[in-house]
Amino acid sequence: MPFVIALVLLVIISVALHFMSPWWLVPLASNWGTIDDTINITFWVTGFVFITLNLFTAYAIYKFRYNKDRRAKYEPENKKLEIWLTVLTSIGVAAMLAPGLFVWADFVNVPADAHEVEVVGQQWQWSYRYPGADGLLGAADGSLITAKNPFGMDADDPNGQDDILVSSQQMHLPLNRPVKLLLRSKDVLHDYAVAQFRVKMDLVPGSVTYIWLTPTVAGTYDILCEEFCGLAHHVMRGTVVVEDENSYNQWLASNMTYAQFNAQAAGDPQLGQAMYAVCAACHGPNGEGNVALNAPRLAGQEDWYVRRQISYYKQGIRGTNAGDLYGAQMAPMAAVLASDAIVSNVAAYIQTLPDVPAPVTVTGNIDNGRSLFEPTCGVCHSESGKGIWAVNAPKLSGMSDWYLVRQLQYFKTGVRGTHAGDEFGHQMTSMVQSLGDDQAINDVVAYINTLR
Ligand code: HEC
Ligand code: HEC
Ligand SMILES: [Cu+2]
Repeated sequence: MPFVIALVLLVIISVALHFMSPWWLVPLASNWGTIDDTINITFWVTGFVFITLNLFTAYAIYKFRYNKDRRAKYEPENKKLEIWLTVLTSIGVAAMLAPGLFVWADFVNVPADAHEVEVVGQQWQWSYRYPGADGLLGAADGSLITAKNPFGMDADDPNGQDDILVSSQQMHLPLNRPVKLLLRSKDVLHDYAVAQFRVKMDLVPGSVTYIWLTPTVAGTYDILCEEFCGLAHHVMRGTVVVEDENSYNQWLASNMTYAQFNAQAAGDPQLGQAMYAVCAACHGPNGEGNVALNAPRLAGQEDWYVRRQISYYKQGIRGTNAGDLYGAQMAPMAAVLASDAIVSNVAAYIQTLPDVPAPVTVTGNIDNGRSLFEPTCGVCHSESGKGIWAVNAPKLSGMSDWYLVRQLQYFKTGVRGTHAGDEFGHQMTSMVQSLGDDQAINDVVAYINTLR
């Protein structure tokens, strides 16, 4: 009897939880209502089977419970019943699978009027490429990717010159126009998924996969990577803005084409030297850093990272948090560098400064520091701490150790990395959680000090 009650309760509670669950599908924002239909059909079929089978079992246990006056009849076969069960099961399975085939036929047949947009995945961020006025994307290849050609564009393909390169995590799509998303990965398997669109697809290194959809509701939706792609998989998040054609075109025009990207003059260290005089007051004439003024060592740092930080300070992404006393001193200095060209010049000059490791000022338990560094930090900043451009992680080894300690505390307390525009700092706020307390921070920096 208790078993019968348990079974009946199981059915009632499961069905109740199903309807009470807050984790239901998010509102649909694309043409793929048919995916919802197939999910619902599967729910109804499996729900029906779940309820009837369990209640039937409960009934049978109750009805045929032990009775010393009753004997079980041995009946190994019942043709009629077997035919019925086979037919009903087949109908049930067909009802679940057949609609999916129709949806799949739609899924693989891209409408002829769909426009193309490329989505590029990498550890751990998204970027996007839109065809220019010619409507054609130029050739690109993973083997051509360098710091100066992050999309791996084929410079000889005329179709690529007007391609629009978007190296932020946010993409835009026009409302009510079918779009074919071409999916490309730079490194490992990723998966492009927007819950509101209902369709998703893996990005496979070495090939181009695709999905198509028509966005039907304006709004901003999260893009999630739904393929476990390494240590920081969970921070691989972008957004897609669905908007009317006018706003979309305005946004498109605000981005740089491949030709414009290439025309950006490489920084000129000689011009940069004159500008650097301002910086020298705090960071030192050789960019060696000055602990008394709280200004870290710059010499030896990667130039893409230096440019990014200056641009963060200029945009208020860094240096504006109420707790960021030292960033607040730096921010007005970044503002002195009026244009991107000037920033590039200064960064180029910093590259020419002698690469002499900063003095050691932080001590700690080096063994503990190593065990903290190697499995986590080393994945992005490299085992030797020299930084890895491909995952956007700067050089740590030989840099001002007291400054590293402070930045780790900043990431930990949200002083740095929490601004909505801080796509890369955001990764660190998550990673630094592996450092339990201030002692762990000192230990890991003490270990970094040994990597010079
Ligand atoms: C008034 C002193 C001061 C001047 C002048 C100054 N800085 Fe800074 N800078 C700082 C301080 C302090 C920090 C550290 C902020 C922190 O601890 O968060 C910093 C940080 C930086 C960083 C970030 C380094 C990193 O590893 O993330 C860069 C890049 C930088 N400065 C470049 C420059 C350049 C280029 C100039 C010249 C245009 C300049 N600074 C002028 C005080 C200054
Ligand atoms: C998932 C990759 C990743 C991991 C793992 C990671 N970092 Fe970072 N780290 C970054 C990125 C990206 C930045 C640059 C942030 C920016 O551009 O603002 C960064 C920045 C930093 C900075 C600031 C450097 C400066 O010059 O201002 C420090 C310090 C740092 N990381 C230390 C660590 C330590 C210690 C660990 C291990 C506990 C670690 N990181 C783990 C990606 C990572
Ligand atoms: Cu991913």
